[in-house]
Amino acid sequence: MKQFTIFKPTVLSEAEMKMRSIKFLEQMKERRSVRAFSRKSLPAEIIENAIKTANTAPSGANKQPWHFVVVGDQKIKNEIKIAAEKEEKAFYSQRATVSWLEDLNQFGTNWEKPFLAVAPFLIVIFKKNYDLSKTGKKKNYYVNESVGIAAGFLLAALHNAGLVSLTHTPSPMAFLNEILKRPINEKPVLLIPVGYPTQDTKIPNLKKKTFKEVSTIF
Ligand code: IYR
Repeated sequence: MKQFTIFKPTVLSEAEMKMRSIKFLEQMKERRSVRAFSRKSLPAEIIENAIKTANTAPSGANKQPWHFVVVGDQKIKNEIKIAAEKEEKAFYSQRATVSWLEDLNQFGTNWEKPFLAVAPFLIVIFKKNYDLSKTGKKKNYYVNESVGIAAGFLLAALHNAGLVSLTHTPSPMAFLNEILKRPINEKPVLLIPVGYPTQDTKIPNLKKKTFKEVSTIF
């Protein structure tokens, strides 16, 4: 029999809960994806703590079907940049549909990804559809959902620490298995540069859907 323990959560007053919910909302509203990173370095411990936060995420049968690779090494960042730009060139010149390119117009993106070599750290999230053990493959459950939740925790933790990030998805991303020497049961999901924005970083004026538009209350 598995052991259970009594859950002792932190108890807050309703006033405190309201205050914290507003404060968190205001804080998260400030999060923006950026594509112009400064070279300024930062303590690796902050990245480590953010990954530890991501690792607290709920997951199917608590399998934690993820692996995080942190790249601070300049030579490896350069390699990733070259490989990603090769895929992005093909995306922008051949693979993307006209309507996809139209949707991307507002971000001013193109195949060039200098930030991959400039940001002090890249975090690559891999998903594991199955675990590999001595006895063979062991299937994981709700892998996309689990990794998506962990990625959300990671982005919130990085933002909370005062850093900026970008959820970058060059496609396909198999080159990351090769460069980062990851096993066959791991598939790259997100490539996340992390650091500080440059002084003159520009962000698009995006509009978020309203609460009413995105929710239904019964
Ligand atoms: N991966 C390309 C294209 C791209 C796709 C989506 I969906 C975005 O939200 C942004 C960009 C790129 O990074 O340029």
